[in-house]
Amino acid sequence: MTTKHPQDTYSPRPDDHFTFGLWTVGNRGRDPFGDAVRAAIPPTTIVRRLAELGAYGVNFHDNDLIPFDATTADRERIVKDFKKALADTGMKVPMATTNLFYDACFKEGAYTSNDARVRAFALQKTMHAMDLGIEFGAKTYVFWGGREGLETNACKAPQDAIKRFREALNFLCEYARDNKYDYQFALEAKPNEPRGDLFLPTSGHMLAFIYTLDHPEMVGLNPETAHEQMSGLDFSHAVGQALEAGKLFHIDLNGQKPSRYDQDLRFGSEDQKGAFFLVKLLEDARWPGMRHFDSHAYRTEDEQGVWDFAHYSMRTYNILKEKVARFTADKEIQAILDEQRALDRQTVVDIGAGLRYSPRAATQLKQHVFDIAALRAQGFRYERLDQLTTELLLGTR
Ligand code: GLT
Ligand code: MN
Ligand code: MN
Repeated sequence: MTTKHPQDTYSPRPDDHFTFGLWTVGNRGRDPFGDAVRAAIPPTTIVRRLAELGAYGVNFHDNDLIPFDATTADRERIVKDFKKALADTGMKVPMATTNLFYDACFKEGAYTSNDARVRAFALQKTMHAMDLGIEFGAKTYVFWGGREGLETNACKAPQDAIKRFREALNFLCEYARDNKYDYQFALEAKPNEPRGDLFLPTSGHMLAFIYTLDHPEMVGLNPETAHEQMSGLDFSHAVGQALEAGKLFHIDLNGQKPSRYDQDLRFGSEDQKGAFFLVKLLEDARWPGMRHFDSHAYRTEDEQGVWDFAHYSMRTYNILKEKVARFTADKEIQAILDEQRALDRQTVVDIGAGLRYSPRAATQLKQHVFDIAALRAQGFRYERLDQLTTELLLGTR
C-alpha cells in the first residue's frame, strides 16, 4: 500500500530549504546486531523522489556518490548522471563531506591517527572530496570525526590528538583558499560512538577549538540534535550559543531519547517540546541556513516507509513552525513575556545604556540601596507560561 501524503499548509516546498543526506534516506537499516533490511536506492532515484516530496536539496559524503574503489571512468559517469538528475529536478547540493570512518584504514582515527600515513591519506581523501563538492556547487563542508577518538587513553594524549586535528584543518583551510573554493567549514561534535570516546565531544568544545585555528572566520559548527542529547544537554542551548557567536553554519536535525546510542530518529518523533523550542530559535533568528535532516527511517520500514519518514520529517518542522507563529500571536503568552520585558527594562541607577563600566557607574552602583525584600518576593509566572506553551503544543489552544 502506498501512502498518499496530503497537500496542505504543512506540505514541504523547496523554499522551506529542507535537505537530506544521501546516507539518510539511503540508510539500509544495518545495526551492530543485524544486516541490511532494505535494498540500496540509487542516488539519482533519491534525488528524484526527494524533489517530488518538496525537498530543496541533497548532501553527500564522497563515497555515498562515488564508491571508494571507483575508476576514473566510473567517477565521470556517476557525476554526469547525478548532475542530470539535479538539473531535471532543480535540486541543489548545499553541503558535502568526507567519509573518514567506514574504511578499515581509519580504525585508529583519520586526522588524529598515530600513523602519519593514515593522517596524510585522510587529507588526500578530503581534498578530493572537497573538489567533488565544488563540482556540485556545495557551499558548506562538514567535518564529522567519526573515528577521531579512542578506547584507551594509553594510546595517545588528547592534547596531541587536538593538535593533529588543528593541523589538518589549517591545511584544508589553506587548500580551500588556494583554490578559491567558496566553502565554509562546519565542525560536528559527538561524545562517543563509534569510538569509546571522541575528541572535542560537544559543540562547546568545538567552538573553543575553532578560535585556535589559523582561519577561525572560515570555520563554524554543525550541531546535531542527537549528539548533544547523548551528553544530556539541551540542544537549543548549543544552537543558541552557536547563533550568538555567528557560528551556526549548518545543522543536523533529528530525534533522540537521552542517554542512549545515536538513534538518529525522525525529527520531532521524540521530545516534541525540545523540537518546538529549537524551531522557535531558528525561526525567531531568521536563520538563513538549510534545515538538514541527519536521520533515518526505523529498521522496520520498507522503501515506502523511507519516503514517509522523509515527508514526515519536513511536515513536522512546518507544523512546529506554525506553532511558533501561534506562540508569537498568543495574547496571554505575550502578556507574561511583556511583564518580563518590563522587568528587564528597569533602571537601577543612571549609568547610561547597557552595563558599560565607568568609575562613576561603579561608585553609583556600590552606593545604591536595593530593596532585597521586593526582589525576594518577585514571582515570574513561568508555571503559567509553560502550561500555556504545553497546551498550545497539545492542541488545546
Ligand atoms: C554519519 C554521522 C552523522 C554525520 C554524517 C556526516 S555521517 O551518518 O552519524 O552524524 O553528520 O559525516
Ligand atoms: Mn550528523
Ligand atoms: Mn547522529
